[in-house]
Amino acid sequence: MTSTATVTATQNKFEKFKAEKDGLAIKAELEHFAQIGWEAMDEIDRDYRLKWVGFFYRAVTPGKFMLRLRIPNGILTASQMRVLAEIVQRYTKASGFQKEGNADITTRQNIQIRGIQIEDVPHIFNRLLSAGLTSVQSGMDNVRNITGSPVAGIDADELIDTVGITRNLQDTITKNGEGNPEFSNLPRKFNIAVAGCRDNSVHAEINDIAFIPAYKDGVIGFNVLVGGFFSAKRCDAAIPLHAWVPPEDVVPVSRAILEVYRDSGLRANRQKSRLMWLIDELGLEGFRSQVEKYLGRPLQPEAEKDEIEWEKRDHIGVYRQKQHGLNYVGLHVPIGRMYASDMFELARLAEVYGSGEIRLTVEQNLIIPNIPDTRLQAFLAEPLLQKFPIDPKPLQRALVSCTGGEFCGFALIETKNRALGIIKELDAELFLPKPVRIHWTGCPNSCGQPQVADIGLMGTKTRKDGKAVEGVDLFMGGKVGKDAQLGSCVKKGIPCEDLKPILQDLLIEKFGARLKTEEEKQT
Ligand code: SRM
Ligand code: SF4
Repeated sequence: MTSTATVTATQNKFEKFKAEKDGLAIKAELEHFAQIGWEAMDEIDRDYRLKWVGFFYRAVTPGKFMLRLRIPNGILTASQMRVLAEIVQRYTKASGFQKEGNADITTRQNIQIRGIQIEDVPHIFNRLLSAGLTSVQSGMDNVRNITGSPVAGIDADELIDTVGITRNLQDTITKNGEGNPEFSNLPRKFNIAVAGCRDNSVHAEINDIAFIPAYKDGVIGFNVLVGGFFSAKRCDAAIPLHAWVPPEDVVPVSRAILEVYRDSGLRANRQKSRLMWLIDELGLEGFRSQVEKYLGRPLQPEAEKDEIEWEKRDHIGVYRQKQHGLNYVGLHVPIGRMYASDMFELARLAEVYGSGEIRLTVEQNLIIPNIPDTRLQAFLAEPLLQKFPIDPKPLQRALVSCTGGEFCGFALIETKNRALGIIKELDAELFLPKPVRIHWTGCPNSCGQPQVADIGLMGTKTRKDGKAVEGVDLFMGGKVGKDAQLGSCVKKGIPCEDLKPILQDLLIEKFGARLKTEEEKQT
């Protein structure tokens, strides 16, 4: 089956408009939209179908679109970063205020750019392709950015380099960035992660397909997990498919799973359309045999789980690479936000000190690899490292936040700036023995992954003194890394204005924090 589906009486609005016109068909209409302007566009084209080419209409900033890239394994070159910086710069100048001209690193090791105008969409789309980038199929019922180990190929302790695998996956799913009608009409969004290290730095377990490195008879490959997802209605960690695949089978097995999902996935109710609902329906064995049918051969049984203990790393700081004499340096980007000047500077630093490569992490930070020992000190003295430090304060270091009310129409609260404000105050007041991972998300869609955090904060509306105010539900118990487990909600409806003292108590009681002395506060 390709994306031309038939309409049935049970179909929801999304299935109906997808059947009427495939999202990818919009590619041929970009020039037309640029000419007629955003106000004259058909609403379904503007608000939904444009997401098939990566442009998201933002009703919060009328007339402006967000551009979501695809950056497999979170790796891009300095010249690609410069292309993105030029796009951001155009809107910084045009709007005259920084709010719109910015880019965010996302929780899927990716970049989103704000403030795009419809007149520029055809040019930007083609410019990306000529720079070896693409934004195709990055939204709606498509496979999202493929995540992989951020230190793939440079980490001495990795089990397998994920770079080639994630690129091949993306090229297969998007037909080399042009758009692939085979996979442009899934029942719902779909996430794939490929872990290459033992510390699971991609939160593999919250993906619809996760590849976890494992040895079988001395050969490195992957055990496959399936069905992990978060939604407002239900959250589940991925479960074992009880299959092991050699590296060369990652693409065919992903393809087979996607085809089963595309052809048999539940489409009537969008709240029940993610892969796990289909696995429930077919039973794990039934689902597995469907995958084997599409693959055309039996899957191999899973390999024994690797029992070696491993601490989750955040990659911030200076680390030696497996290549003698080279280092990677992880920079902390507060709430993932970058402006054009930062991006130009990052491109320059990557070229002058490294090999011209820049990497992104799911914690919304970035890494510059391949810096020789001889250049390290000069690199560390660069002014950008004041803004994007290698040794941030412990709470800022592990802070993650979704977009929230500044740009997202689903948001129940403002997240990024509020999160940063509170965390800076807590860092100033508390001494912490180690970072505590605090994740903010503006609504139950959970883009900021509060369920994987030590402390998760999910936006909600609540009441204080009889008035409706912005609040959060508090999540605890999320574990990341090898023995990952999802956290759960422990307290509901805390007004945001009352949150700081609650967090302070929690950090003291559960995470070994103590109040700083007056002298410590000065340092
Ligand atoms: Fe998300 C929808 C932002 C990662 C679950 N997500 C949205 C939209 C597109 C809604 C919209 O149109 O406004 C948000 C765009 C806001 C904006 O202007 O930035 C949005 N999601 C994000 C990002 C940017 C959060 C961030 O600040 O980093 C992340 C982009 C990732 C990327 O590069 O592709 C992002 N979203 C996630 C994740 C985390 C992950 O993938 O690890 C999740 C939970 C995991 C999952 O999907 O299973 C997530 N987003 C959702 C959902 C709930 C899905 C569901 O099955 O119900 C929605 C709503 C929907 O799809 O209907 C959603
Ligand atoms: Fe928007 Fe909600 Fe996702 Fe935050 S969690 S980006 S508010 S959809």
